[in-house]
Amino acid sequence: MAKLIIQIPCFNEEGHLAETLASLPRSVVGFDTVETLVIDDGSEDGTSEVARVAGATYLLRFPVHRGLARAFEAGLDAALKLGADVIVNTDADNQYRGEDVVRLVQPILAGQAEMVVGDRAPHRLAHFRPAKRLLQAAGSWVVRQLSGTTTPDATSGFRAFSRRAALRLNVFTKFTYTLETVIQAGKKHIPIAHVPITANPDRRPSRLFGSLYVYMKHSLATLIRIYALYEPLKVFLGLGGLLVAAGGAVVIRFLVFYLLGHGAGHVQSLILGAVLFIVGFQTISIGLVADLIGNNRSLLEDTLYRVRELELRFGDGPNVVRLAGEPPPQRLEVRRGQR
Ligand SMILES: Nc1nc2c(ncn2[C@@H]2O[C@H](COP(=O)(O)OP(=O)(O)O)[C@@H](O)[C@H]2O)c(=O)[nH]1
Ligand SMILES: [Mg+2]
Repeated sequence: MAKLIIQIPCFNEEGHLAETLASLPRSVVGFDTVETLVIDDGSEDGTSEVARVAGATYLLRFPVHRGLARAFEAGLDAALKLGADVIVNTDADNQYRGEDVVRLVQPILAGQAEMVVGDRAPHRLAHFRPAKRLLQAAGSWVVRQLSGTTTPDATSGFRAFSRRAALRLNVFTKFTYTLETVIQAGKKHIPIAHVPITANPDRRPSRLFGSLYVYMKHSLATLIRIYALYEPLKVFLGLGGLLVAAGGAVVIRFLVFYLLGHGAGHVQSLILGAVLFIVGFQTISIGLVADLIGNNRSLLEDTLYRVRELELRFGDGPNVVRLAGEPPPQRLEVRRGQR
């Protein structure tokens, strides 16, 4: 019994959710059941009602707004508890085509990947503003460098995750789960694939990409956080090394003057050099500490993975409302051979 759950994180999407749900496939080759899970992130409009009327299978509703990354994570968790073997994430604004779901899950069904990203070929998307194209290309580039993957469209929200990948991924940043999950997949050696897909023309202006300034600010902050999170040693060692080198150069300059007997007028150099040295060494120590904390995080993530597995076997069912079809089992039967 293979189950596919398509999750749709929504915030105030009453205008387009029905159209999105209608375009999703009712059956997909390789799966016995295809279900939909709408995550309503504390919308102030009729999103939940639309989900009910338009025939979503499950609704997970946050009483307050918590942001896309939290909605995405909660969706994965609920889908796992609902017994999904594969989870597809798509946008509520009908940006992605329901028919592409079949292609998206293909690499997972074929056992070639655990995570698949739908590639919109963003550099060719005419309806993306040039600034958006440029920023997304830059983001994707950084992500490729950091993750060691070849994902061309790292900001695409159209993705498929195997059960195993969904259990292993953790989202730490608030702003973008898209970049972070690709980096994690790379770092955790979760095999990742990408398939070309077609994006529908924009139905409405992007929410995530509101003003260019805000988007850049958030993206930059996120990339710095991601760098510091996943490559602390590289970041801080590099920065500290530069400071120490600069300090060294200044101090050597002082020593040269001093040895030539002109030391008196150059005490400022000595002070500057000492300050650079101190700040540089401190930065390096921060890197070492961050690296140690990172090791701890790996251990915690491994524990979390095992706890999740236990929770799936012995814990309570998901906190979702069933809108259509048979009620889900309160407790899932023990699933073998998943690890
Ligand atoms: N849960 C949640 N979903 C959001 C939020 N902001 C955007 N979304 C959803 O994320 C998806 C993509 O948003 P969109 O504005 O189309 O951004 P785009 O990727 O730049 O087109 C849509 O399904 C939105 O409903 C949010 O704050 N919370
Ligand atoms: Mg959109």
